[in-house]
Amino acid sequence: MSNSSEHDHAPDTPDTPDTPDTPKISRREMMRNGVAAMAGGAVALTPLAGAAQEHQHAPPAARQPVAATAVSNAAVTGSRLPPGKPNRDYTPVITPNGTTLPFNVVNGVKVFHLTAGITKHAFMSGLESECWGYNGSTPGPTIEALQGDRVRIYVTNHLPAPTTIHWHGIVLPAGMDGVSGLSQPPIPVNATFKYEFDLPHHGTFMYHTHHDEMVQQGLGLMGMFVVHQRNATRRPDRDFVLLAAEWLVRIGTTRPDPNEMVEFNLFTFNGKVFPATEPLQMQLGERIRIRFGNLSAMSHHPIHVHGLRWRVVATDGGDIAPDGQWPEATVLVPVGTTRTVEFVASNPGDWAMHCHMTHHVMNQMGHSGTNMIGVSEEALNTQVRPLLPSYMAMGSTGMGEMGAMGMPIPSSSISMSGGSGPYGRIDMGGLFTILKIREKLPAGGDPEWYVNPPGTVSSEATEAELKRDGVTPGAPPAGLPASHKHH
Ligand SMILES: [Cu+2]
Repeated sequence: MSNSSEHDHAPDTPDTPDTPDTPKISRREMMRNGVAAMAGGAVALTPLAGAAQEHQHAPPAARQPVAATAVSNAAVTGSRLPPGKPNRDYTPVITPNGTTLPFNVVNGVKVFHLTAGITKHAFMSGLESECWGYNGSTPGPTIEALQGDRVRIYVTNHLPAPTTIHWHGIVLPAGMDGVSGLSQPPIPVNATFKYEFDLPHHGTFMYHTHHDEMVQQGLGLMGMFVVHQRNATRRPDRDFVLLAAEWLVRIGTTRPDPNEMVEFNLFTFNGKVFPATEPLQMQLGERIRIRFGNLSAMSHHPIHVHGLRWRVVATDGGDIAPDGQWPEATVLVPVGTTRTVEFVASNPGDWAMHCHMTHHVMNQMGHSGTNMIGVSEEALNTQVRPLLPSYMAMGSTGMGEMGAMGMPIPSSSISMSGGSGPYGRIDMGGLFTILKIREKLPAGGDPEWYVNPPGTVSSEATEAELKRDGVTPGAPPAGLPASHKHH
């Protein structure tokens, strides 16, 4: 099969997306299940965001004052909507390089437990750092629930400092919002606090520390919180979660420096830099959703996909109405937001998906080198070697091959970029991953590299082709190395 346009395979325009916010739960059903106050709370608490539709349908009597919501959110007993079950009620998300937080149901409430603590974290093999995380990882495990669920989340603090957790994007009672000093006292060292709230809206949310944020988020206290739509009329075949973050790990040091404001040198999806980022596998024709979050300290990330087009269908404020969804090949994910995209996996191949900020696809060593472009390495070597016998000038044609030079690397550092690909080295690091789209994925395990159909890989033009098309390369400029052999 040729890997021509998407028209050969499947329409790339998603069906009507999830309708915004208002659950497909009738008000009557809510009343019957004793959660009228919850529904009323959602109406009363969202006058600014997408409430018009809810107001249309809500009889005035159903609009509860905020106080009533607080009461309902404090109440644990009473019948409510049945807690959502993975696979039956929603298609669970895939968190590449990560996990989903398990839960128990106790009297109809989903109970989760997060433990904040110091964790040895590998940005990739060869670069371990002492970070702060939840349940032994940064980001922490993805929390997943169903719209209408009530959750109770215990947070144990095993950090050396007080902390809190804020539930980013979730509409909840003020006292559950996790802002240290404003909504609650900080969680003391070794204490366990309890957060409990309903989830009136579906969407892609996040959780992170809201105490000494610069330090604590800078060390890794963050995670994703996905709430699936109840009674969704359609579900994606695969639903991925990627949380971006940035770090400064100085070469030879064992901890990220959270005080840095500008010069970050590691950029991660779910805590990993390429080539440690797990490829996103998908089968031709499948409906794919990717939920991006960004809890970097300072950097926005324009995430670009190759060979495909997607629609931006939701933010952390809810779904975008179909008419407002942007077709894109790049989605900007600003700091402190989520952006959800959907597309049909319509084009087979191995496709790059990466941040388009070029410094964000470069690992530690690439950011602060001296500009050597155009310098004669040989002349420099001749001058410097009497003083430094092992000196080797490099970078005069760029940094593309430097990751592959096999030079000794200082401890607690990794090559600036590079993973091996089917055609050589992939000169990328940081926020870079690969979408592997196949007609049929192998059962279990990573598919091999994509085998491009014959005649569809770029290769050197022949003399005959150049002649046929009237293309004249011209004489090489003086000074270029004569290494390239014409055949
Ligand atoms: Cu970026």
